[in-house]
Amino acid sequence: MLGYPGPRRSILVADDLTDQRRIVTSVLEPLGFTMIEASSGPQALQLLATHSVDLIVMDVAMPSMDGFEVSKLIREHRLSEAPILILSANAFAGDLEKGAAAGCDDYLAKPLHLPLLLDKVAAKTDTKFWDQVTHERRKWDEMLDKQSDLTRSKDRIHPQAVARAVSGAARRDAIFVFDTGLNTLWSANWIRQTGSQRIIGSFNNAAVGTALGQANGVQALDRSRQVIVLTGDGGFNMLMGEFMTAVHHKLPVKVIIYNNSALGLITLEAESIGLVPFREAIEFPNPDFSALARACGGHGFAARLPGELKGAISEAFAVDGPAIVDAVVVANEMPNMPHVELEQVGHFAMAKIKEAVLAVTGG
Ligand SMILES: Cc1ncc(C[n+]2csc(CCOP(=O)(O)OP(=O)(O)O)c2C)c(N)n1
Ligand SMILES: [Mg+2]
Repeated sequence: MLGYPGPRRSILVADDLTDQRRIVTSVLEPLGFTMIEASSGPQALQLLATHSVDLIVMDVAMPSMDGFEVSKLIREHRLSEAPILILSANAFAGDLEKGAAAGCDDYLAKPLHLPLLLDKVAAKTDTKFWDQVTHERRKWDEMLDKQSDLTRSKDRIHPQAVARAVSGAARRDAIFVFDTGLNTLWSANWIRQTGSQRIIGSFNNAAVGTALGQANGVQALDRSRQVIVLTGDGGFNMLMGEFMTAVHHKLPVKVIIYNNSALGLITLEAESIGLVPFREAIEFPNPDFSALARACGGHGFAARLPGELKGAISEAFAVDGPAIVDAVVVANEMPNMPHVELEQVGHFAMAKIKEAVLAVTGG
């Protein structure tokens, strides 16, 4: 390694031995790195609170706090996400695992072999992959923001906006319970989960109608925690009696229904194998879910226009006790597919052609 392209990078070296720090600094500084030195664990923590660095080189044996403890605190308090390269004079077996458990990324034994140090530093400060992933992620997020923009349509609510609005209004430690269907995709892509929130659902079995029952169970275990169900109308209808359980046992679950008057995913499933969806079975009329909620002894709110969505959600979250938000959403919204095979595109096209022919022939 003779240097590196791009903006200057900073490296923090934490070691109680001045000579050891100097060796690392004297090798890396001439290569263009900005070196920051800490002579103890606490000093390293202090410096990271005010300096952003790209790599941390951390000695293990230091008097007041060892390198593993310092690393653990760095990760726990999110002081830095920079890779941590552990340096240890006692290369005990198990140190690698101990380092990984403390949030460290790599390990180098002392006495320092400088070419090895340079290899590690070069690998850990090469941000090409990170930059590319960050760029892709930004593009993905921009697409999601556009799709969930409440002003996208004047008089219709897109399901992505429902998930985003719930995400924005949920408590920082809320538990989301997802049902199965297209609604799983809206909830999963557009909810921005914090580290202290939880998402549960029937993800392996993919059983429709299970979310409210699960949510009741979760809420019964912890009545103080906000429990939010996100379900399709088909799934809610299958086991709507669970709402009576919530009322009966005073479980303050909040139920958000994506009301598209259809088993939405089934339409896509049929089209993805070239079949015309059997709409008589897939589409259905719904009860007025907010009136149903009140008839059961709970609270009900409805959102049919974009301007009504956030208000309905925040009112439902604010009331004491179980509540339903009936969010009437655009029925023919396409989810984002991570990979679409050419064959699948052909099947969709075939199904659409068949549907068009049937519409004309009335068959
Ligand atoms: C118990 C059960 N029945 C049927 C299915 C098949 N299935 C998967 S998704 C789905 C549609 C669910 O409709 P809805 O709850 O309205 O959600 P949407 O797709 O419209 O968002 C069905 C019937 C299933 N997975 N589990
Ligand atoms: Mg539905």
